[in-house]
Amino acid sequence: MLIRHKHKSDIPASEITPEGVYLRRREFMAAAGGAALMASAPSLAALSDAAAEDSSRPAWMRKAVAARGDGAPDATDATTPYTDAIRYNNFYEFGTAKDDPAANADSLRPHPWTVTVDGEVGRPGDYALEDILKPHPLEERIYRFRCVEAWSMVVPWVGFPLGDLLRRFEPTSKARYVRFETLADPEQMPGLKNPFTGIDWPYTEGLRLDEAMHPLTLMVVGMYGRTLPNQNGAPLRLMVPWKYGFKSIKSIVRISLMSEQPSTTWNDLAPGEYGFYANVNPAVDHPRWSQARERRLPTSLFNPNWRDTLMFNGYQEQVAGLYKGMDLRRFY
Ligand SMILES: Nc1nc2c(c(=O)[nH]1)N[C@H]1C(S)=C(S)[C@@H](COP(=O)(O)O)O[C@H]1N2
Ligand SMILES: [Mo]
Repeated sequence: MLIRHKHKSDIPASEITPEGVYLRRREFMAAAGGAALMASAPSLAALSDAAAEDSSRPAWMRKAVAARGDGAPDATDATTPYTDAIRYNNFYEFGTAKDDPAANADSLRPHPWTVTVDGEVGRPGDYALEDILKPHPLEERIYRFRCVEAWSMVVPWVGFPLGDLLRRFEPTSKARYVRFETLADPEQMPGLKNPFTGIDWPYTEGLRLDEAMHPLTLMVVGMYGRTLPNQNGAPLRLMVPWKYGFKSIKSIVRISLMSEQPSTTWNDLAPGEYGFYANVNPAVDHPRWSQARERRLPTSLFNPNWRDTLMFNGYQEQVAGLYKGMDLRRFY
């Protein structure tokens, strides 16, 4: 992962952060007054120029967004505009440039989709996406999202707690980690033919079981009140808001419960640069750049929009307990 902008600016973020086009939870609830008014809510009107067809906002998705969550914290920051979140991506299966996924991910076919569940579970099997999703009430969570490359966004995701899904598969007493795997189909993913990434496909990621069970950890099926665009990891991705973005693996086709720590793509590729834990930590720099600050999207040449990075990306109160007694410099 390369970083392109290294110079800093002292322009206060308050002067340069645009108004989120997406209304925040309380404003939204006040404006919408419930699910019935969703269609005329101002947030949707503001989004209508963003190339969305109605099929990306099916009734079940609108219902989920209107229902909202279980009290998990919203980010207090302005939401990143939808157009930035779908045009500035990391998804190396579709190319390594930030605009490659938006340009190339049309070839991904997210339906039908099957997720294989295996390893230390009582109920392994190949599950159709519909069966994965069926019992779970969806909710919207607005999370800060921090890439290890020192840029960040604030995104309203739609999903459900990963822990609720894992419990259905009945992890055995030996299960201590979860491993995730992305689809690796060169017919659908032109980036797999690029020999220069060094990545040993499929892209894989992993969490300790207690991290996976943490209520902030989401399985995501949508964003901005819509189904996931291909470039953002359709039809099913992970979102772990206190960890660097590379942990939040996209287009998941396999979930394995493991007794041992699984190997993971970026950790394999450059273990000195990308740890297994990858908790956002402004005090532990990447060997090639500082992690103390981040560029909040959207940015521009004149307005790089630097701000301080928060410990655990601002979720310290909720997650610090997971790492009690651990040396976070060693387990980065
Ligand atoms: N399969 C897969 N998942 C992936 C990646 C990838 O290249 N392949 N990139 C990761 C990185 S580095 C980041 S920052 C986020 C970006 O998510 P976004 O494009 O939805 O913002 O996806 C993560 N998940
Ligand atoms: Mo990233």
